[in-house]
Amino acid sequence: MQYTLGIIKPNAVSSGYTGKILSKLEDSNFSMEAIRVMRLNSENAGAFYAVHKERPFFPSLVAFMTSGPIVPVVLQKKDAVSEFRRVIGATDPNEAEDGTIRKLYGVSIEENAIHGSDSSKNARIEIEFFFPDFFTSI
Ligand code: FUP
Repeated sequence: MQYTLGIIKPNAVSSGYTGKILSKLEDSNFSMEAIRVMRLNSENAGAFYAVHKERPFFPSLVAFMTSGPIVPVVLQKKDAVSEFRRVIGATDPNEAEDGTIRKLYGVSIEENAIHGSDSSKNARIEIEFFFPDFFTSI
């Protein structure tokens, strides 16, 4: 079993898709291990996306991610990282496969509805970012 970190992004939360997205994840046999509804401030959003800080889209991405509530969620499944990336689809919703969460609920490469960790190592870092006690409580 492996853990991954998903974040339902502000466009999907404000459009009322949180329940549908969580339902789709449960239908895909992910088990929900931790979840919260929260807002990021600019400092935290910038820290989360620090790897992109020199990219031209960084200021806009930080503004978007702080624009409303988000829903970080820890999910567990065999091969959770790659399975979750498959269920959410390509970064750009226009390139995402039919039926994927980004295809269904994303509106642009920035407002792409959901984040998913890209490796097991980053999943651990990202889980601890949002759920600092997670690995000491399991
Ligand atoms: P992903 O791993 O699929 O979330 O995609 P990336 O790590 O490549 O991108 C991180 C975030 O930056 C994505 F949520 C979307 C955003 N982004 C933009 O807003 N504009 C771009 O041109 C590329 C990425």
